[in-house]
Formats: sequence, structure tokens, C-alpha cells
Amino acid sequence: MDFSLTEEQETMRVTARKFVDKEILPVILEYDEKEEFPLEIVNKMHEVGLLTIGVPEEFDGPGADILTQILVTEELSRGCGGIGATMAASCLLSAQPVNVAGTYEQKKYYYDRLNAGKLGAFCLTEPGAGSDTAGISLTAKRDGDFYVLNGTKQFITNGGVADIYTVFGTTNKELRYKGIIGFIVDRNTPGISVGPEEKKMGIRTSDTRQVIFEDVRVPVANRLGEEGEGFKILMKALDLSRPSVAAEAVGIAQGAYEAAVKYCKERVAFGQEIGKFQAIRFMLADMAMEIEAARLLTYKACYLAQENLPFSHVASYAKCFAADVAMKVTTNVVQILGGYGYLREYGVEKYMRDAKVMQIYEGTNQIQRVVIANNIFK
Ligand code: COS
Repeated sequence: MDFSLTEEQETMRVTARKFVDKEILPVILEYDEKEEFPLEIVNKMHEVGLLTIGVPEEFDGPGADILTQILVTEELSRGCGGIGATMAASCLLSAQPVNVAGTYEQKKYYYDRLNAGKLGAFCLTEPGAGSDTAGISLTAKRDGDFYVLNGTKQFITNGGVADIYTVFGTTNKELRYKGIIGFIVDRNTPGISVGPEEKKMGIRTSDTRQVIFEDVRVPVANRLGEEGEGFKILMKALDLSRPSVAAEAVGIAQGAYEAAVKYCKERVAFGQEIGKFQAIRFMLADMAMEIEAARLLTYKACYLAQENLPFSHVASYAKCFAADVAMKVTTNVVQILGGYGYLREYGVEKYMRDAKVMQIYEGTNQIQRVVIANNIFK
């Protein structure tokens, strides 16, 4: 077993880390405060290649492996969970149904847009269906060479800033999962509108909205797979993207932990640096240990996926475990900084707010346990 990174993986990790230190950390609290999407930063991320690392070589990308994409997601999330989410939603979630089931033409259609600096969004969740994916209501009715889409998608990351969507609906809700159908949809198709930006607890620098489809005509050529295959396509896509949420969580925990270590070397109480008190040292030791465990699970899920080995349950271990670690670590980092931790100006409460959604989106941690338990008994 080899835990070392390849030269390419290490180069991309360092590139992302330096980008975070130079372009994200110095300014991100202002964006968070204003709940503003950091378009300038996202454009720079594209310029240095951080938004297209996963684009395969045959579509003019670098074709980096899954672990490299995960390393970049982790580093970006160390700087800002919202920026990690923006990148992952586009490159690692919205792109997955296309990777899983897209034809050559569909992949080209999608990747050409990523190469041009555009973002993607994955439109699955609805106001009335989150965990119960087979219960979605957006209708897809065949009309000649088109499908006509009607319905509303909820909590869509990049909803208002994406140029391309992967969208899931149903041809017949009574069929449950057998009626699910997926498409690639251009944002500019007539009939698509977006709701106002949601006011969120955390990842406030990411764009989250409703996406509304009213008589949206999508060519049959944009259908992913066959009618009725949508559920399995999207389940496979979620399996592939869950390690990226784990990586976001690891990055958030790491960022908070680094801030705590720095503070512990500077802050003096009872005549010595607080990092010399055993109570604090034990908290930091637990953080270091748990972050590393979450990281290793995340990398293992990537390894299995990359090798085409069964990995669905390990992706769920990683997502669930890392999200819980991020919540625990960030809460304890606020505790270590005490009153200063509670002030927005110090930035660590942002990590805690950003961490919470890791336990909720892309399958709640309860859903991850359903996936894990299903695997035990299958
Ligand atoms: N890969 C491939 N096929 C899968 C699969 C996977 N990971 N998971 C399930 N399937 C298949 C099953 O094998 C079954 O097919 P067969 O009947 O041919 O055997 C079919 O899909 C239905 O599976 P199941 O009965 O388990 O479906 P459920 O409706 O019970 O749903 C859960 C299962 C709850 C796990 C699923 O709905 C889920 O993951 N929900 C959370 C969705 C989510 O993450 N939402 C967040 C939105 S993205 S931000």
C-alpha cells in the first residue's frame, strides 16, 4: 500500500493551497459577510486550471484522476467551504451523470462549456423531495424530438451562476425509480428561471437557488441514457461525488484546526501560551487524529472508485464520517478561541457554519447510514 502522492497530484495540491493562501483567505470574510458569490475568485480559479482538472484529455482537459480532483476540493475548502462547494458542484457533481452515461457528443457539449470557464449545476432535489429521490415530481413529457420539462428544483448549488445543468425528472411518478429520466440542459433554454439567492447559515459564498422549469423543450439528444435509467445514473453519480463532500469537510476541518494551532501559540493565559495546557493539547490531538482518519477514508473511496472496485459504501463512510468530524472540530475550534471564536471577525465561526451543511447535503448523514446498512445486508 502506497500512501504517497504522485508528482502530478502533489503539484495540483500545492497549486490549490497557494491559490487559497493568496487569493481566498485574505478576502473571503468580506464575501461571506455580504453573502456574495466571489465571481472574481472563481474566474481566477478557471485561469489557473482549478475548474477543469477533471476534464478528460480527449475533451482538451488535463484528465486528472479522481484523487487529484479531491485534493483540490479539500484545499479550496480549507480556504472557504462555499468555494469548495462551487467547484465540486460543477466539476464533481453536475459532471458525474455525464461521465456515467453521456455519449461522446454529450460529453463534448458539457466539457466544452467547462473549458470555456462556465459552471455546471446538478438539479435533483425538489421542494417536496430530498432524501426520497424516487419521489421527484418534475415532469418530462415526450413531444416528437423533444421532452417538455415542468417543475421546480430546490437548493441548487450554482443554480443562478451555472450555464449548464444536469436535470432529473420523471416520465411517470407512479413508476417511482423506474420513471426517472435525466438530461443535460442549457441554462439559456426558454422557460428556465431561477429564484432569489437563498439566505443560508453557511457556505454563503456559494450560490443556492430554486431553478424553475416551465414548458422547457429539451432535445431528445440531450437525454442521458434511456428512459427509466435516470435513477441508477444519478445514484452512481452521487456515489462518485460523495467523496468530494467528504473532501470539503476535511478541508473545512483542516482550515479551522490550523487557525486553532496558530492561536494556541499566540494567546497567553495564566502566564503561558494556551497551547501548553494539557486540556487544549488533548483537544488539538483529537482534532489531528480525527481529521487524518477522515482524510484517509476519503482517499480510500477515491482509490476504489479509480480502480473500478465497489466503493459506494466507502463513499458513504467517508462523507458521513468526515462531515461529523468537520462539525466536531470546528465547534471545538470556536471553543478554543473562546469569545474571539464567537466573533465573525476572527473567521473560525465561519468554518463551523460552513461545516453544518456537510451533514445535510448530497444525502444527509442518516441517508449515508441507509446506504451503508443496505450494503451490509445485500
Ligand atoms: N448504484 C447503482 N444502482 C443503485 C444504487 C447505486 N448506488 N443504489 C440503488 N440502486 C438501484 C437498486 O439496486 C435498485 O435497482 P433494482 O431494483 O434493479 O435492484 C434501484 O436502484 C432502487 O434502489 P432502492 O430500492 O435502494 O431505492 P430507494 O428509493 O429506496 O432509495 C436511497 C435509496 C434512499 C439510498 C436513495 O434514494 C438516496 O440515495 N437518497 C438520497 C439522495 C441524495 O443524496 N439527495 C441529495 C441530492 S443531491 S445535493
